[in-house]
Amino acid sequence: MVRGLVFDLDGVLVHTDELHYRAWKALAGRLGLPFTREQGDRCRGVSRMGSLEILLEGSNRSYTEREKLRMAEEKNDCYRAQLQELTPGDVPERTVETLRELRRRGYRLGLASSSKNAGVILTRTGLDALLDRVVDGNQITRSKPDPEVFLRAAQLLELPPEDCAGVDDALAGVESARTAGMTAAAIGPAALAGAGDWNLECLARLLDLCPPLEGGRDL
Ligand code: B16
Repeated sequence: MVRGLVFDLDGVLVHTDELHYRAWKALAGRLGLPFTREQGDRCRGVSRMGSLEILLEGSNRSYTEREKLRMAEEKNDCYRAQLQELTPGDVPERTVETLRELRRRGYRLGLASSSKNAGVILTRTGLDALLDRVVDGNQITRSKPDPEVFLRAAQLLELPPEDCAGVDDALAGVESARTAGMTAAAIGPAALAGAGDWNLECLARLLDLCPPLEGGRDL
């Protein structure tokens, strides 16, 4: 029985996926390379350096590790500048209502993000107050699709992974949740691809799938 929900961040709770896309696109533009929406979608849930490799697919020259690190830093500076503009208004009201209602129903809520910038996003949007436990890119050694990030979140929530659903918009993330032993709940592009055990049209759909647990909790 599902008693915990573990959410991906970018593209699930807040649309920072679009900010990642714009920052990669800006870097690609400076390098004279194409960067398509399809490439942007493939970067979902993938680490920063893994995403850079997707961008460099369009290049016919090779780069040193030092050059690649510098490029990733340039993208991150651009991305972080955009994050400074985030406010609680960037989280859809329906998302906040859904998280509050799931808590009221007694579910433990966690975050499983590959991003090393998750902390600033959670603070600026106020999402940190709605989550019981957070695991982000600073606490893991292996990026999605490895299950490490979801396993660590279940551990912090003090629940067996089998009692959790992992909600992700990326194919890599859905695979990560499933390999961890969770119910894999896909949303966005991953749901359109039918990749999940649950394929959600929107986050609020969780309210139909997660009935109140005995005990609930007062907020
Ligand atoms: P950063 P998530 C992932 O976050 C993003 O989907 C992915 O596009 C990004 O490359 C990765 O975080 C690393 O992010 O550069 O901020 O450390 O979807 O797992 O919440």
